[in-house]
Amino acid sequence: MTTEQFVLELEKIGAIKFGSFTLKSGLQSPFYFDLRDMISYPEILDGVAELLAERIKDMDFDVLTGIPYTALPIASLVSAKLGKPLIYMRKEEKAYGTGNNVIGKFKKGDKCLVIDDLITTGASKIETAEGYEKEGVVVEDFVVVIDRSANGTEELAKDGYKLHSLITLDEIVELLSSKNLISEEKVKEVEDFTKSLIKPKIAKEKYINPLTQKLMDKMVEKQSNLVLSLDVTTQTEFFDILDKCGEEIVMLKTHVDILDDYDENFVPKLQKYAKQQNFLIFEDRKFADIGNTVRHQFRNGVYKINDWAEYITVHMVAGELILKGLFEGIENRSAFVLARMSSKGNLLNETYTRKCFEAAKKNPQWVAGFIGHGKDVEDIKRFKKKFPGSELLMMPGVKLERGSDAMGQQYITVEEAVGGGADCIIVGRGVIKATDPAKEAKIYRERAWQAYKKRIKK
Ligand code: S5P
Repeated sequence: MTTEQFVLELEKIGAIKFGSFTLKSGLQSPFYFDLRDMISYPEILDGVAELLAERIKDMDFDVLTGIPYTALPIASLVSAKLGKPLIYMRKEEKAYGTGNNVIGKFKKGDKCLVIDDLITTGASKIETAEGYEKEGVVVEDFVVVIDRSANGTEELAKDGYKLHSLITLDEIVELLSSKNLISEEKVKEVEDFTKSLIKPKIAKEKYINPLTQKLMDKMVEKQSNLVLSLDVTTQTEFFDILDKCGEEIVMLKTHVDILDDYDENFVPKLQKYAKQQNFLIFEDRKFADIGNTVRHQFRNGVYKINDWAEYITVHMVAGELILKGLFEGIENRSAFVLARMSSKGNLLNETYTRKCFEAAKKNPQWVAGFIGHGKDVEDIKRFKKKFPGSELLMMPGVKLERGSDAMGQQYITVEEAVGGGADCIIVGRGVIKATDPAKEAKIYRERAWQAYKKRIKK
């Protein structure tokens, strides 16, 4: 089967249609491609597998994959034709950190060629590549059956990937129009439509959140990127540890609601310490409800967190308007959005993380940074590379040695965290449970600051 015959077959079975279609995004498109039903036509499926095999046979790869569902049966045929092993990624991605997302045999460092049916913007391809990279599989090339994108090649190239395609939208239009299968007007409509999809290039975000700046300034002033998580349950313990460690830290993280003896003296006393020992205050409340509820949780109630914590943590699970609920109408308050968590089996996956970035990009005035974690330096680097602006990466789950606790907490080392991209490390039990918290806080501070200086020098 030639490429031309293949396209004509697709047109015959209704896999490519020209008309007027409403896309998921609400946009009206003059064409519609859907290759899912190709599996019901074995000769067409075999034909396309043959064409793809021919196209990729001289490329350098160890394993190949197809993105489920549509491209997986295609890829398995190509795999058989070329004698190259197949792997694939679960569609229902396992939660971050649990591993075993790839089915099939591969070695760390194997190069995987990724086959897909279509490319529209390239975003999902990049997500796929990152999924594989997290499992130790290297992705460099994508081969799609139809490139229907306006600038997919450029989009993938930005992240270092190469796009190959069997056939492009323009070629399909040209072919069908030469056979009088579509009208001149349609050809023009398609052209206009694809042009309209190319977004104007926006200059990299210059905006820097004032509280991001404030924390960065404080880090430099204090020569520390250590955030102490003072998770104790009595005020005596709290201020006792603070006495010993306050000088070492850039910021104090509280869970005010775990204090058994919270009273009206707590906040004024904390503020006095913050002033004397020169640290910032961050309440790790992890707001997660609807806008109206979080607004009250932040501003009212017993703790009136807004009165004393400049930084808070926010889950994006309820949608980005939570930020409006929290911060609208008030100033000098900002969130660290939980984009990844350190706990084993947590449900924050790549898509969720990306949504957190999108929300932050839209609301830069309210997001100072992200809470995140990673399994190693490379993983953290990949994560941080995607930050939309100049947000800081705050990393909990950090100790002097790797390890875990009995309730799912996972620790990486100070050097891994900061080397990968953490701007601040958040340390709780590593310091507060030490026999000598003052000495331990010094050690964490020195190691984290050394690692930070080393990283930013590069
Ligand atoms: O993913 C996360 C996010 C946070 S904010 N994992 C975390 O551990 N945290 C918080 O960091 C957690 O609530 C705790 O207060 C601190 C880590 O404490 P440690 O004793 O395990 O160092």
